[in-house]
Order: sequence, then structure tokens, then C-alpha cells
Amino acid sequence: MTQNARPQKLTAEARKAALAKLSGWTEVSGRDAIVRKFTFKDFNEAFGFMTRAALVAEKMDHHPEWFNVYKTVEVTLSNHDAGGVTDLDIKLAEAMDRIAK
Ligand code: H2B
Repeated sequence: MTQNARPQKLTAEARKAALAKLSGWTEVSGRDAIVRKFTFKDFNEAFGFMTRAALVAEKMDHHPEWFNVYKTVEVTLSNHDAGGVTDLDIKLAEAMDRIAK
């Protein structure tokens, strides 16, 4: 079985270009990561989002840092192996944006 190539950290320019195409994601200050706070109607919708996003994340083998309080979910994405934002983070962010709609 072949191992996937290690994801490479995006350059600052590539990260900014990718962020411009996402909705609501911003750079974390002092860390190479991106963050978005999702607000839903209630806990049921917030947890439904987390459930669907978790299945996508597990399939990608790329996992979010997230914090849920009632109807809000704050998601931080970064690749720990690469030490920063990679293409995987952008793909997971796009998937989360789609799921949250
Ligand atoms: N998720 C994130 N966000 N960053 C990683 O570096 C990472 C991950 N590494 N999920 C994966 C799992 C790694 O630990 C396994 C062994 O593939």
C-alpha cells in the first residue's frame, strides 16, 4: 500500500488566496491556522453539523480542533504534521461550509 505524500504547508500567498474563496474563515493570529465560528439555530443543528463534519474529517484522516457551546461551533484548522495550513485544511473548510448551509 502506498502512503499519501505528506501535505505541504501553503505559502502565505496561497493561504490568503484560498481564504478569499471561503466564507467566514480568517487567519488565527500568532499561529499558522484558520478559524471560523459557525452559529446554528439550536444545539440540535450544531451537533448535526458536527456529526456530518466528523464523518468527512475521518474519511480525510484530517481532524478539526473545535469547541461547541450550545448552538455555536468554533472550528480551528491546521495540519499538525506540517505545522500549518495545508490543502487538506482548505478542503475540510470547504466541506464544512457546504455542510453548514
Ligand atoms: N489532523 C490534523 N488536523 N492534523 C494532522 O496532522 C493530522 C490529523 N494527522 N489527523 C493525522 C490525523 C495523523 O495523526 C494520522 C496518523 O494520519
